[in-house]
Amino acid sequence: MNIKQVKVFVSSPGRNFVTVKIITESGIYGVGDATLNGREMAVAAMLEEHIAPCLIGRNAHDIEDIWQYLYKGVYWRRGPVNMAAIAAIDMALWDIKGKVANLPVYQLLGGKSRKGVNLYAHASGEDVDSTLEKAQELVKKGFKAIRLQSAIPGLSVTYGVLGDKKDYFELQGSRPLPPEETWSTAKYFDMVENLFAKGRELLGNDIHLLHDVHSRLTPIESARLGKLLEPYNLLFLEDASIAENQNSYDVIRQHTTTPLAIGETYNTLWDCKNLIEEQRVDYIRAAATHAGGITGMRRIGDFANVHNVKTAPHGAPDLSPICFAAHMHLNLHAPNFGIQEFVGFDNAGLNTLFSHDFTVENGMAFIPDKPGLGVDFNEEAASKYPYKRSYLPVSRLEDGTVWNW
Ligand code: GCO
Ligand code: MG
Repeated sequence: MNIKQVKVFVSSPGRNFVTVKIITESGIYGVGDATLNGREMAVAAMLEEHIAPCLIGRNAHDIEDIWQYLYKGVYWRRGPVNMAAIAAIDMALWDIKGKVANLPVYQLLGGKSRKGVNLYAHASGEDVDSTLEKAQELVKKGFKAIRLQSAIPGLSVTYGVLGDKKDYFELQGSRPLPPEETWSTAKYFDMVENLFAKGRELLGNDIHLLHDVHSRLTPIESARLGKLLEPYNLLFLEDASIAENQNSYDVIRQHTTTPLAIGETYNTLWDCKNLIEEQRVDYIRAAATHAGGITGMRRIGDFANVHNVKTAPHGAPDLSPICFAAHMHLNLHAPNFGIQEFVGFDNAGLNTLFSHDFTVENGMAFIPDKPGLGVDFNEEAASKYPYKRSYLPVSRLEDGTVWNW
């Protein structure tokens, strides 16, 4: 089962995706997601120039050895570019192993721990009322857990609440450069309590509510927010503060029982070892694409399980259906799976590139029992959507200071 070719694609059906295809001498191939939002070409170069040549002729079955070879063997460990490249290789190799064994990847991990995967959907709006209207529509569709985000009155743009008004590229104009947003903690606090007070009243107690702060608060401000939101019983508060200094989460913990989640930018267990070990968070939100693939995620998930921390993988639109499939297999298996973020795949262009058959019913996702990951990638369709440079926005305080993200 030797590796014959490693192909790398950067395509843009609405937003950029980096996709890897590993082809073996037998003709069986596997696919992986290496998308790193705003830094796509760096990962593509890492794969094409530095990684692919080392893989030709290796046995595709040696997933762990290849992972260690790419992680330990190169001297430069960790880092988002490196780990996204390793992740895609790892996913593609699990896909191949599943196809050879004629089993879905979750079976190779140890089988199912549950019948389906609980999801949380996004309700985002230009104001509190339109956010809550969207939340009600999601409840009607059967979702049992909803993330509420609303624009902040008095600030020009709020991240992640553009709704249907503009698409990602329109926002960046014809000469893409990072858009800039303004942040004010004071203005945010005025909005957020209102959002959850009204939201809980309108949606009742049977719907789980969640919220993402995108790391805009300091630890003591997060502590205040956690306390403020306690009456509304959140499933979790995500990315309240940056945790480069992992001890800083103690400040939040000391003050509030609101459950905490973090991890969508993490690359390895080392980024969250301390947070998990000290039980400073309740959910770890790493993604297969950014944390070393299925192999990397399994390590984080198992370590989290020992410390009563659940998994809640990242599921933003910049993660391709290949990453979502990897999460489905991990989530079906992991004894400590909590919830999966889900924004849906209703972009027609994207669905011509990636064929998948995820189904969603009553707020739960299911996959059919296909060998491997169960997702395919159409090279020809991808060639119709060439790469377009784009950036994530930069956040500044009202006085112009660059702020956290
Ligand atoms: C989420 C995220 C996303 C990210 C985006 C960055 O929870 O879904 O915070 O909105 O910001 O994936 O690339
Ligand atoms: Mg987030």
